[in-house]
Amino acid sequence: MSDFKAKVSSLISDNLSLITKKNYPKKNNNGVFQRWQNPIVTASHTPITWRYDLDEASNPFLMERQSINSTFNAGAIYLNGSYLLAVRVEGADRKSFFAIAESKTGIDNFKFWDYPITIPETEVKDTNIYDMRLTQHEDGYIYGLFCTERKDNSHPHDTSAAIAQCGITKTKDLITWERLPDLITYSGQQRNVVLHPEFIDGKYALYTRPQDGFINVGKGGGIGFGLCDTMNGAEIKEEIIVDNKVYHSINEAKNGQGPTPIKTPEGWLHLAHGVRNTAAGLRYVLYLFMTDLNKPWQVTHRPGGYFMAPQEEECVGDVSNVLFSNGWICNQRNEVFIYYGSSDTRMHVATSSIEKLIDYVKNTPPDSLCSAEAVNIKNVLIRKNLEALKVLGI
Ligand code: M1P
Repeated sequence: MSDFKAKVSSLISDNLSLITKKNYPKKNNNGVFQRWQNPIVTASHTPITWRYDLDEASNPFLMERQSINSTFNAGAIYLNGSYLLAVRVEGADRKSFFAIAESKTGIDNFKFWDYPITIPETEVKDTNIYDMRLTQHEDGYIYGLFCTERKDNSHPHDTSAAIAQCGITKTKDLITWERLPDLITYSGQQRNVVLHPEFIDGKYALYTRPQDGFINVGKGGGIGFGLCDTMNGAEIKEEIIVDNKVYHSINEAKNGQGPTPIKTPEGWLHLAHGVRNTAAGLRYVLYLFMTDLNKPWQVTHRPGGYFMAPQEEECVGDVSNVLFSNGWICNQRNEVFIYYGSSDTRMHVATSSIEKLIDYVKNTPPDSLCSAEAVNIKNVLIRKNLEALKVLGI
């Protein structure tokens, strides 16, 4: 075998052994969800064919000239017996695109399809696209809503001035995608827009995140909600706030709806991210809340604090101290697979069940919003537990 051929074979077999590595639950779990040991999709999981020119004539040194930087913030859907992630893949050039990674187990063996997704463009070209939310809508289409970022030409000399808006695509098979006009709202910018899976009063319903600036939400913010007549030229004339940002809470700086909410007998389960500022920069955590089955814009349960926060290797990456989720799957056994990106670098999974998540949202005390009340709540728990220990004879 030629040296070149041996090197290519070894790249392919290393990639294959990473992709086929079995995943195991982490030792400790908190009763609410189970983290799994290995990240499920990393830059090294991407196919060799995306990164190397495998032609010895044009790449005699087998250089990796088109590196992948990171794979994170994936949308998710369960289709034809497969767990499918629409992964945000970011190249070394900082450009993101979407690619489908498929697994039969939902917790390991995620393999990318041969080609990334080709998203058609509107008349105004996208500079960068990211964070797709997949929604199987009752109209029969799968919608992919994502953030489209473009240069803010009103500040021509500011090279970081950008505008975020919501791009809309629809598909039946995740292979061929039709691009629809970007969402129109009357807020300055939009990110984290998610389509609700059912019609409300015959209209499409969307969760939004109005924001004044590209990074800071400014006077805007909160998880918004609005209705529109069509997705082909979607326009939300009025946004109401479903879940506001709150002083001295996990979402003091900003928040955003995560994946499409899951319908349960007790209400719609929502996963979201909350952001606070610290001396070390922004900290992103995940939290849950529940909304009314018939009025998904009305919160019925809002457990206090975070549901998941970055830990161990999740804390470090391109943008450290970030957990972000825009994809989860509830399978036919009511098992829930929570797909989350850590520190804008890699994808992980945590598993739970509808039963446990409903219990969590209904029975976790709300944020007391001050230290004295936090102690009162703790004291009630401690008194109850001291009695419980006596009953248990421990
Ligand atoms: O870098 C953290 C996250 O920042 C943005 O989210 P948000 O608009 O809610 O602050 C997004 O760029 C997201 O992709 C990223 O993970």
